[in-house]
Amino acid sequence: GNQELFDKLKDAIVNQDINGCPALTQEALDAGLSAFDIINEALAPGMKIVGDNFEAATIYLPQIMMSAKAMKAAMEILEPILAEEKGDEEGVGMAVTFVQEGDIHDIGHRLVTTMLGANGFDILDLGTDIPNEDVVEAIAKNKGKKMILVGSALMTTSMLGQKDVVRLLEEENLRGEVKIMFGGAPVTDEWIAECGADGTAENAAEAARVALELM
Ligand code: HCB
Repeated sequence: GNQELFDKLKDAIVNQDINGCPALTQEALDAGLSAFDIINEALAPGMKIVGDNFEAATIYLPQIMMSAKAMKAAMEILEPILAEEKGDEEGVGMAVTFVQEGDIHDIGHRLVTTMLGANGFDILDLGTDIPNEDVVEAIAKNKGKKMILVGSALMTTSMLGQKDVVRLLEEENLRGEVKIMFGGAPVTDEWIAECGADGTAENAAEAARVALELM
């Protein structure tokens, strides 16, 4: 059944199965499962287990990198499908997505970006390791558009930059131009309040929901 396929795919991520992961993803699609469910029920929970295993020191960096590669291989199949599904909801707005300077963790960022696109947002993906000045410039360039800034940080160090980007936007009189959602494993509600951002989310599906609410 479906759960069995999801579990196999989750295991493929956890067991660093770089070839099996895209193959199982295709199998799940062929079985009629949606790209959305494949991400939320299998791939993302698989990466969560990988993160927990790393924290428990049962695996090390090379294994994480292989799991990340397996994840990427699956996402290369799913991203075009999600991009195609987009477009039925018009005028949702623009989502400017990025990962803070000093931070190259891109798995969660890509998931969130993909999910926002699938929910009708026009995407401007700035990428990873992005200086705050570049973020502010992107917002300034798109001034007047309905916009949400969607930032990720996976490290307690890079997360500090989120507060600075809000302050920079205030200094440039751009804060009122844009809603702001920050996320990533270390981000808490308290941190969002301290930054003066508008919201956060635990996962990519919730991120799309929160972003739609904020617009
Ligand atoms: Co990396 N790493 N890492 N890492 N890494 C972390 C993040 C640690 C927490 C692991 C640890 O030590 N406990 C740690 C950071 C510690 C800290 O806080 N200071 C850490 C470190 C230290 C490092 C290095 C310095 C190497 C090292 O350990 N010595 C190095 C730093 C590189 C750099 O950025 N400069 C490094 C490298 C790597 C890789 C390359 C091996 C690999 C990244 C591969 C890649 O992204 N292409 C990696 C990974 C995979 C992790 C862990 C294991 C998993 C991260 C991940 O992909 N999670 C992570 C451990 C952990 O997080 N518990 C570990 C899965 C995704 C799906 O979850 O949280 O990113 P997510 O995103 C979610 C969610 O947060 C939300 O939705 C997403 C989808 O569900 N969300 C948003 C995300 N963004 C949002 C934005 C919004 O507005 C709203 C919601």
